[in-house]
Amino acid sequence: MKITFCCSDTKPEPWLDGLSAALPDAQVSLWQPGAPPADYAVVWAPPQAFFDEQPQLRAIFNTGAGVDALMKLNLPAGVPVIRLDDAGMSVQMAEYVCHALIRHFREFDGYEADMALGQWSYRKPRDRAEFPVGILGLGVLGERVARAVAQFDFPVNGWSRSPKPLVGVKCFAGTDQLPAFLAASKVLVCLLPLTSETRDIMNHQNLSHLQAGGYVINVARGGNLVDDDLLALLDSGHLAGATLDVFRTEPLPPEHAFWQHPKICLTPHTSARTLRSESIGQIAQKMAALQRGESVAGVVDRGQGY
Ligand code: NDP
Ligand code: OXD
Repeated sequence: MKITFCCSDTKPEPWLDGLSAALPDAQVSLWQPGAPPADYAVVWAPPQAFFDEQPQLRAIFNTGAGVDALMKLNLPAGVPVIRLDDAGMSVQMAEYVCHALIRHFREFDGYEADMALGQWSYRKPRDRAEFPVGILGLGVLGERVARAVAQFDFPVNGWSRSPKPLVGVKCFAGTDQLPAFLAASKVLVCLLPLTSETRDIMNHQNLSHLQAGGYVINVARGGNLVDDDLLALLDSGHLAGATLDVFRTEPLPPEHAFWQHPKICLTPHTSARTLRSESIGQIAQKMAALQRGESVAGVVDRGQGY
């Protein structure tokens, strides 16, 4: 079996070596224009030319959870696209979101500012019942985050496309229930895939439904958030702040207003990194299962875009 590798954002050698070690019978090579066709592709944001030259693929493995970059391309019909299914990302996402939530709730940013001024000053304890956390997307990552947040006794709401009965989480589903979900939440965490239905979902109208003093944590994709609408609601005081890990343009351009905004905390798309050895292990297991004619988890519904 032949595997071709084309990932725009990583050093290829460790991946090529790792895949060869996990699948000793496979021929693994780095894609270059004009390379011979392969049976399986391992990709992250490849160019269209990659697929134009791959007429015999049996499956496409994405080295991330989100497939929005792939869905923009003209992919070969009928070939399954398989995304990373956790592979060590959900625990990272849970720690990132809990950190951002608790930093805001416990006002650690304020204490850091006090420390810089040499001030020993207490803030009044806040009531966590007044900080209900709403999670947009209750998939592999969203569900893990919901469970982690619930451990700290915050009220937790969740929103998904299909109804999800999760213990300890008040679940809402579908567009009709979105306003009620938002009105029940003060802290909003986005863990939706970027699709035609979820693009711009965190816009002025929807963010205005959040409880006053709301807080936004975007760890999904920059395209889920309308930047100017967030800025307007921060400046009007309806929102108290935001932690943002993902942006419409990455790296975030130096002139972007988010960089200097006092109520925004930024990180460079690092909330849940692809872990190489976990990912190679998962991909290799699934390739072997496909070779045996078995079905695998994490197959993307290309009609829905995730
Ligand atoms: P999943 O596919 O497992 O979960 C997606 C969730 O979103 C599901 O609950 C799904 O609902 C829900 N959803 C999708 N479309 C809609 C809609 N139109 N209305 C309501 N709910 C919807 O994905 P993951 O949890 O694995 O990953 C989520 C996203 O996180 C990725 O797509 C990626 O963009 C982002 N990500 C970001 C990373 C980072 O470092 N910042 C790292 C990894 C991922 P249902 O359950 O009903 O299908
Ligand atoms: C992903 C990501 O989708 O890294 O996995 O953003």
